Amino acid sequence: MTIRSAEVLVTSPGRNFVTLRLTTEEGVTGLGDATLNGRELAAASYLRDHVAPLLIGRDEGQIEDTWQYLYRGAYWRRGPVTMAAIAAVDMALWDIKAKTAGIPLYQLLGGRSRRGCLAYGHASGSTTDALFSSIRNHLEQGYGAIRVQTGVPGLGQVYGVASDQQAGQRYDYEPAKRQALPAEESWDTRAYLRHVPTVFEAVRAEFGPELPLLHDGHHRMTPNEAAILGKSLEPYDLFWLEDCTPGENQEALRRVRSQTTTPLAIGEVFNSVFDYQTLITEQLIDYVRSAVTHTGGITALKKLMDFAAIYGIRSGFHGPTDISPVGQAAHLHLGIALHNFGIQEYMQHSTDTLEVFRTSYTFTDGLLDPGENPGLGVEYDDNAAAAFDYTPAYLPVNRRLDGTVHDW
Ligand code: EZ4
Ligand code: CO
Repeated sequence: MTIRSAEVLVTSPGRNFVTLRLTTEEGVTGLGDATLNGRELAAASYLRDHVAPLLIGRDEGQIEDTWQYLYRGAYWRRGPVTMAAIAAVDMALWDIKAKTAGIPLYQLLGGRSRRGCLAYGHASGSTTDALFSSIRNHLEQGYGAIRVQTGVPGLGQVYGVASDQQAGQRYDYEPAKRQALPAEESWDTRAYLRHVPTVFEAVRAEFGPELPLLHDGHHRMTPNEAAILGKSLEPYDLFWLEDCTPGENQEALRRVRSQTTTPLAIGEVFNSVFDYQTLITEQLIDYVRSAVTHTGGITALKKLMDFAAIYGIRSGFHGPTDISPVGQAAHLHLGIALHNFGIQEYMQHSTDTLEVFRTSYTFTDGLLDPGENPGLGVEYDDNAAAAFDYTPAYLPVNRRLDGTVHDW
């Protein structure tokens, strides 16, 4: 009962993905996602050059021990590259364990706690008209919760705003551009703070009070600016305001929390439970935004969510298209089992991506379901993957109007 091979698979069906495939002596395979948008090859090298040699001959059943071996054994702890690599190993081992048992992974995580995982989609528009049609488009697809991102007058391309959608089209926003240098965007926090509440006012007037609405501040505000935004959005009853401040400074959320009742979500760039220690114990947030891919895998995220549960904090795992279908499947197995599931981000992957990653999760009436296939329920198609060569891509850089680099 040991691991025979560890392959690092890099493919680029429109965007880059790094996948680990472990195979046991018996021929059972497990998949793990290690995609780090814009820095993919660092995670691939970490896995291929430093982790894969340690896995050959190990007992594939010892998931906790392997996690500790890679985390404590590296000596250099945490960080996105290390934790994405550990995450991929961890996911692949859970996949193998559940496949060996012949059951969907969620059964090993405690079984079903709910009928399905409420998903939220991304609507956006450079204008109010475009935004409304994007929201309608999502409602027609069955989404029961919607993230709203908007253009800001006077600024060009801003975070989260896709080119305007046609009816029936998927929201297709990929900020990591395939070019030699990162794209540059411009930013003005005061213009943003003035504009966003007017957009939510218009959306509530058009779509009524019930629809859960979310918004991503994408790390751009100071604590006081975030408090101003949180307060000005209170009349529009947000499901959450995400990443209102850069997350490195956990104490920043004290100021925001003390000033507004708008629910707060943070953590997509975090990679450890320690990034949340103050936020959770002081109840400064409502939702954990970590991705299984960037937080050390299912083992670590389950522990983090059990810790959060003590403080009434729920999950809202990061699910953009740069999390591969393998990582997203892991979110759904964990989400269906956790008592303190909150909501799941769901941007649909492109058809090319879904040719490479054959998924069995479903989206029906606004609910995601991991499905009943053994393991994670995702198959990797090597032939399809071979058609898509790795292409370097960079996330944008953001500058204030005077040229100062700002958080993107
Ligand atoms: O910008 O995943 O909430 N979602 C997000 C994402 C991130 C991208 C970065 O690769 O903030 O759109
Ligand atoms: Co975000």
